[in-house]
Amino acid sequence: MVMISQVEKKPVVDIFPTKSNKTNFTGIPVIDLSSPEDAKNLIVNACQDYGFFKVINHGVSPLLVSELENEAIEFFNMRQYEKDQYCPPNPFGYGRNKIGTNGDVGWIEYLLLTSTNFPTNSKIFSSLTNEYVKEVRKLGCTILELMAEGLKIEPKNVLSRMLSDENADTVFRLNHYPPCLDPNSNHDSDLNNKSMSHGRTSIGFGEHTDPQLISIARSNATSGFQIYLEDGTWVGVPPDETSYFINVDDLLEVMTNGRFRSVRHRVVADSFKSRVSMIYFGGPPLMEKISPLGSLMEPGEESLYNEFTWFEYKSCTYKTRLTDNRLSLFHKH
Ligand code: GA4
Repeated sequence: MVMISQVEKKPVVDIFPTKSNKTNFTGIPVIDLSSPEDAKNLIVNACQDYGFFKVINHGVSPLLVSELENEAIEFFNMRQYEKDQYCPPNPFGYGRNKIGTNGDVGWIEYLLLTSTNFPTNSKIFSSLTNEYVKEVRKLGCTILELMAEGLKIEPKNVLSRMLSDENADTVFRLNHYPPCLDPNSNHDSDLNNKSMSHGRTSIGFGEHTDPQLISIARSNATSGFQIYLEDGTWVGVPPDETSYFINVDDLLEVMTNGRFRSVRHRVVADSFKSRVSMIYFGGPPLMEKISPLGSLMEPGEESLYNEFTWFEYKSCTYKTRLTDNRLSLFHKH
């Protein structure tokens, strides 16, 4: 297997200051899916406290994961002109350094795929992507069912049906964060220490929340993923190749009328090691109407949001900058 390991010496992104005051965060909830009775309550607590958790015993085949990761590495190892032949990401396809279409940049190259443009005619990502997305969607449905059970709302598939629907709006993302030497650093490979000692870090993917319902991420063993806690600090999430990391996204925050937090997160680039991640973004069908679930509302509780369709929210999302608070545009007051 060809490894992506070369250190690129000319970062093209700005070096942004960071305010991170905790090194690797050990408090991330770990949910064992082999114990569903415990899992359902732990998931609800994690979604309320962090909007983020890690799952183990998830049932996704490690072989499938490593095969897809190898294909991704092979793709990103191709020469630049070869990769550039894949359509530019407007918004889907191969992209490098630019994120979205409104001026956001990052130390990253990526493939963005939707169910309609998985490159099945190419040797690369042949049927693997589809197989992988199918498995991870199943995992997403299991998690959303446990969530509904933990929230004590009926029917059990009230959330998961939006992912299993044949018109579910799925996005799949393969990211490669090449190593990025920060000219201001002492080449300390621990990014959290680096940002603490220098107050500067190279941003791979700037801070944002994900607009969909749920995101399911897996990465290689390179650190860099950080989440924003309620107390205003950024914390590094220790990588774990064998587990999945789950984000609560904007739509779940709306549907729970703010009980669950859509987690703000970002990726900082490592000085020496490549980071490769694969993320499934689970969105509902475009015409799905989104509003707080009646069955969750306490008597007299007011809805914080006006009803909107996923299409409306998504269209608005693509007009915003990465860091914008898109949810606030749909707040009632
Ligand atoms: C964040 C979550 C997903 O990666 C994504 C991103 C999308 C893109 O990369 O094209 C967006 C971003 C994401 C939210 C705001 C807009 C759109 C980049 C951007 C600046 C694929 C998605 O669905 O929304």
